Amino acid sequence: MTDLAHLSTTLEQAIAGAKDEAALDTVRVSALGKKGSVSALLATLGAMTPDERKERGPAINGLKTHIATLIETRRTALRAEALEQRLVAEKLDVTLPLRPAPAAMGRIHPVSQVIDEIAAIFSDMGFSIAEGPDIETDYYNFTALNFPEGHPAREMHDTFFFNPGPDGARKLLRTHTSPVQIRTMEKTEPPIRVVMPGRTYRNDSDQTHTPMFHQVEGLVIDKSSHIGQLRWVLEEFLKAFFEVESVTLRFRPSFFPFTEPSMEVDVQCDRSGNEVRIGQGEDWLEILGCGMVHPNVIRAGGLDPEIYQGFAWGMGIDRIAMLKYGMPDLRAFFDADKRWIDHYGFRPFDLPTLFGGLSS
Ligand code: 2NM
Repeated sequence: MTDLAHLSTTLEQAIAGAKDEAALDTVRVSALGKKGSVSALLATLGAMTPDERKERGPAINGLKTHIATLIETRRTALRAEALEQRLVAEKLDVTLPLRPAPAAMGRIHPVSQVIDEIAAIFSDMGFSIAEGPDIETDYYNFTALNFPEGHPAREMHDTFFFNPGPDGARKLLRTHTSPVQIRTMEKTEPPIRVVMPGRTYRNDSDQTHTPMFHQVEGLVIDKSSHIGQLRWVLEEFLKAFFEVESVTLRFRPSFFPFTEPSMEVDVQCDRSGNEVRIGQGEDWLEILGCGMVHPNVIRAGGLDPEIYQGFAWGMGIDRIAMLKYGMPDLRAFFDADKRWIDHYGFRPFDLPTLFGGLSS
């Protein structure tokens, strides 16, 4: 029986020494597998005499059961050990403060925020929002808007032209969002009430001008639209935008090819402190241009100026954003400086609404 005792001791040591389940499994196969040492002993039973078998059978089977039990016990212990190690290694301090989610760290650019504010205000007044292409044809940017060929106003716009195409026509970067108004008239049956915010381009760069800037224009076309309504719309917009009780406007005669009459609008303000305050004070600030849409423009939009008339206005988004949020330098808008956007930017979920407060 010493051979069984010896094998048992060897296997017991191997089982105790198995460092993990894989090592333990190797021991199991070496003992109880098809070609294992214990299995080999069991196979010898067949060739024994009944008496031999009577004696050796229970001994070998006892060894098999003993080893199998040891292995299972060791396996349970190894699993518990491995779990304990994982629990220690993967320990998590749930009391640590959370890192802010990306959506909470990002900031919305003031221009985007102001466009959303403008959209909220005009939507509430029954306007829809329209957009058009940044790359325009000479027709939509100038001709349809009543800029005669060779008219000096075309030069005044400091237009960025592309190289001529195969047909010789030069496309351009739109110098105002007015082309969208023509596109809207072409496909909309009046009454029309629409505002179009967007990027515009002029070859001009200094303290107060960037080659790309943002404009919002508005258009109302109906059978009897008039300047009184224009004034109301502008007053309501400016009160809502600057979040003040009242505004006083001053209309000065001006010239634009696409409107007749044309006016520039000043808003009363106070410049005595560090910043400009809208809705009070003794100063005037030029804020937008407007007028009654020229009959030629209505005709270019595919409408009959004998039936329809309307008014339009346009203003710089960057400028009113600077005014409202006290940002002193226009050029910083387009520097992509993270410190600037962290300071002046808006939280992604602070969507401007009229009921929740535009800027609160
Ligand atoms: C301005 C000032 C005055 C204007 C006019 C039109 C159109 F297409 F309807 F004729 N769109 N925008 C307009 C009028 C724009 O910006 C200072």
